[in-house]
Amino acid sequence: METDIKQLRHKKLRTWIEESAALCKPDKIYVCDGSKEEYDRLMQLMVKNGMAIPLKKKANSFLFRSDPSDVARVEDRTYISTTNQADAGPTNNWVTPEELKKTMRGLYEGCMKGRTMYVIPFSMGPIGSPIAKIGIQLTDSPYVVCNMDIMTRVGTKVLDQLGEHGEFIPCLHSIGAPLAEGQQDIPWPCAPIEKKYISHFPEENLIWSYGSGYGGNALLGKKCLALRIASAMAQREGWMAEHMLILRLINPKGKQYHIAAAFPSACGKTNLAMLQPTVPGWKAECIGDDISWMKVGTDGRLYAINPESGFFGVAPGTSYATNPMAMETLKENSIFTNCALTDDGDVWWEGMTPEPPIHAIDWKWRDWTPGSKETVAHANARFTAPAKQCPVISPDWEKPEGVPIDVFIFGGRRPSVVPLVYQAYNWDHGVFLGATAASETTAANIGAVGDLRRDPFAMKPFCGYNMGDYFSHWFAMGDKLGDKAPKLFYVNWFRKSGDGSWLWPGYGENSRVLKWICQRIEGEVSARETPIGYVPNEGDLDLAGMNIPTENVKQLLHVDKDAWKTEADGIAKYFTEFGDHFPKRLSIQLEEMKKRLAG
Ligand code: SAT
Ligand code: MN
Repeated sequence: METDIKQLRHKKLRTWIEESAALCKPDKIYVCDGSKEEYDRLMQLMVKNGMAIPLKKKANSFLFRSDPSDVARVEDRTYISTTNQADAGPTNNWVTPEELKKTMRGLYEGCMKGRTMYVIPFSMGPIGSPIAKIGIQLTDSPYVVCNMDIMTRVGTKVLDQLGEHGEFIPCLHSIGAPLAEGQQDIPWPCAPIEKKYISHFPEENLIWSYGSGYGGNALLGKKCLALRIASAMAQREGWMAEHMLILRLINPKGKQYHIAAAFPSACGKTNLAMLQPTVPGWKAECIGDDISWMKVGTDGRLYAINPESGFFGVAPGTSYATNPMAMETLKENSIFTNCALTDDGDVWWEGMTPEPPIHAIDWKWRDWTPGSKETVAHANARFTAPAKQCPVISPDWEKPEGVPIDVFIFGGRRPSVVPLVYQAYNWDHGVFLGATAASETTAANIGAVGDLRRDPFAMKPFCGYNMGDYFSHWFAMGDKLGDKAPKLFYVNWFRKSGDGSWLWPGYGENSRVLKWICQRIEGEVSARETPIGYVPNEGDLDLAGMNIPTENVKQLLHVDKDAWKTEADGIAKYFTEFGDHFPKRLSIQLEEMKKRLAG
């Protein structure tokens, strides 16, 4: 039975839906119940209107192709709108709420004409978990509804949990493509780039997104709510919302270690989250691949949940060789966006199999054959797959209280300078490592690929408040956690040799680095003190059975003082961007590193 919005018990919710509908003027309002029947019906509708292509080779799975202008997050069009610009800080685009709302109201006016407004009640985190939050997204995209169904917990049960007075985060979304009377729809309607706005109003926990139907721009539970709005809430309320995967490692004695690791978009978080250890006797379980919400438990330790229920993973490069568990996860009940369509009705992307298909239809709907100038899948092509289908999903992945975190890891793509792994001397030093993290840019954002940029805690595009205050929040959390705080490490899987080849094979072999990390926690393995932190001695990493030249290992663990002096200069320059919100404790860390480098 369809829910009439008049039947909604939550008065504030009802009023907000009515006001949004009065502005956007949809033909119809539909409250999602989250059922399989509803998902199937919407998919069929999209198949019928040519937006979705059912895949013969994957049960209940569909391929979508976006407009070529709508293929990734748009950081340039993303705003943190606070009364004072200082509260958004130097890393965010800022406009006053008044002005931004005025502009966006103009765009929202009548923007859903000819379309249905879907009301999606969703929970980030297991419903009822003390760490979970409820959001309600209004959208005119059935594609978004189906993706949200996989990525979050959607439906009537969320409304039940909300009750009459519960707290929810309103998320208004429109693709910005109204249909005139009788106008034919197109497969991927959206607004031109200059009309796209991904806006956050952290002072009132509000999200307004306009003009894009793709990924983080449109699936508002993910980056908008679970990172930008949640990070601001977490700072106010004393918890953490981080751009981190969550992984459980189990040593041969059965001891569990929980690792939360921050890497920028498209740097292998999903691969690491689904790691198949190559070190004998070690096992891994996946808890989450992108976002971690963490609160201090009654025992004083930090407990993490994965607020999502699906994976929105980068398709290119994903294969049975690089991430077999992801390949198993996406075998059915999945959505593919901007991948290629093979002649036998399957998807394909660069790197999926050693041999490309002899013919395919590319992500722009054109014939494609191997050797063609352009890639067959877009570099930011994605799969959306249910987390519960992952063969290595942890039996505890939905534990309402979360799992206790032992280790934080930071990292990024650094072809040079940064060694394979090193450990921070203490919490403050670890915060310095997170704050100075840098990485080469990837296709996950619209913009240049391959430039080095500082991406502190992998949160540059996702921090919903002043980054200087965010650094201070990390120090405050360390003070609160005291000796129960996780230990901090930095890794770099992406170091290259002089001839441009990778020095480290990565993927499952990364378990060797994780083993060293766990052994460090237990005090079971040594390391040498260097100006940048504790680095393994050559014999400290378990490389048994691995065919890696000694010369590579040497280079991977080398700390080049001159290169690090240049790095320190870059960091000093970078730190000046933060002005008076910058915590002194970080400057102290830089000074100490410089002293160690001079010594
Ligand atoms: O498009 S998303 O923001 O969801 C993916 C990413 O950039 O990590
Ligand atoms: Mn991400």
